[in-house]
Amino acid sequence: MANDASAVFDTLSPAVSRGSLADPFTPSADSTLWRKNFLLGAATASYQIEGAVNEDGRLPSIWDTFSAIPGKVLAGDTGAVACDHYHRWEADVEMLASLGLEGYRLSIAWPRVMDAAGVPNRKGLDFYKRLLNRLKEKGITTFVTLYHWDLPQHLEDRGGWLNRDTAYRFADYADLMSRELAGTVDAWATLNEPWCSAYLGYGNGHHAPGLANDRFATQAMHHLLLAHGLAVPVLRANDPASQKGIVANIGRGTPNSDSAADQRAAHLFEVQHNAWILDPLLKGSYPQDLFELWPGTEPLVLDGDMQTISAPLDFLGINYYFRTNVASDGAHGFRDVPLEGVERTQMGWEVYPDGLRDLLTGFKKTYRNLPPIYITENGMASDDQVTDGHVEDTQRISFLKRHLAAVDQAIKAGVDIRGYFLWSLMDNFEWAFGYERRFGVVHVDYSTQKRTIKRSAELVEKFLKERKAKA
Ligand code: IFM
Repeated sequence: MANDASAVFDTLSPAVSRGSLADPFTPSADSTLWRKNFLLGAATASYQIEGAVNEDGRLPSIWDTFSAIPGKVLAGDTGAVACDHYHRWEADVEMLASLGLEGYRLSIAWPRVMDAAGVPNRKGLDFYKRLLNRLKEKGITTFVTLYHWDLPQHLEDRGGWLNRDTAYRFADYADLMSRELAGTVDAWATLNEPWCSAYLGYGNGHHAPGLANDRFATQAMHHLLLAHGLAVPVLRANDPASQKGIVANIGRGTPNSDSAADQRAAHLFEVQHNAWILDPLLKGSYPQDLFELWPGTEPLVLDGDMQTISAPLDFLGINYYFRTNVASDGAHGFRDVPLEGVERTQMGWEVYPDGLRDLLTGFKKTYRNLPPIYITENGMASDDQVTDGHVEDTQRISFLKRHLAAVDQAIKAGVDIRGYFLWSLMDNFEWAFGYERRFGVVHVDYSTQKRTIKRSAELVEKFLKERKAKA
């Protein structure tokens, strides 16, 4: 039954026939999102959906290790089974295609495709070849992320991202993948959200590998960015026809008052969340304000590193979720001041679409060489329930509509935005929050692995059909 696409279609047919309900999603008639070359897709990541962690020669990753430690992940959840996508990928691709989604952003599990000596694992590679070939057969544009947080544990055992050598191992991995998969990938992203890998992984320990030291965070970030910079020319040489980029999560910080101290706090928040990554990539230097926030944490940077890191990009992936209201902490930093009475998601994150527009238009001013942008993740978690075979995810529908409107506004303000990926195609392993937080536009019943199309996905499908009909 694992690859039986009919199980998916059982859930699709009622969805399609319910198109007569009022439509709270479709963009306004003057929205630039009606342009048929604006790519609309969905995203996932290997550890969050694949499962099969011990199969076909996959090696342990830092998330296998971390999630096995009691107390690190809510309810003791792990990615051992997740959405069982490793076995159900064919039905999942059918589902993606049947929703009319034009793009799919996935990631490769590094521990699945090569061993500690760098020897390719054919079985792991074949999985991604089959998957990407099928997506191409379906006419789906493929965005492939090389690193979405599942570092091989054997590399962590040698220092992980604190060890400069990991950046060179990453370039070897990028070399293998781009030689093996050239022709099936439309766009390569080296890293997903280096802020999370560096800060949550090495700065506060909320994510694998669970270390907590600001100095570690800045050094890990430098090695992550170096890994990116070393990989880009390798990808260019092996797969010249594809686009090469990186994905950054960005955060909006707004001041709690008009005071100079709070304004400065909001600035520092955005330095820490955005400029820490974007300045090295787009300006070739770290923002000095970062080291006002974290004195004495300057990373060790070797000659030529910043040039390697700031090599031109074909695209920049942007992931956006919420804003944070901040005040001065009375010293050289900021503290969160959660606003009362604002709309929030199941994660507790504030719904603030204007933040996406404002950050994008701000980046256009700050970075003269800003590459074309794809919104590579945007979405929200809600406690979705299946009732009579349907999921009415009303808040998500409104969330998506408002964020797509913010994207439209940024485009109209002159930002070159080429596409948008929903996070996520389906509910999945939400890292330290396990399976409780549901981000999918498709519901997953983890006890049966049944997929149920949520109302939001039906409406995206309806819009895409209308757009196609108009083209
Ligand atoms: O689930 C994550 C994803 O892996 C990276 N970006 C944020 C999402 C929601 O937290």
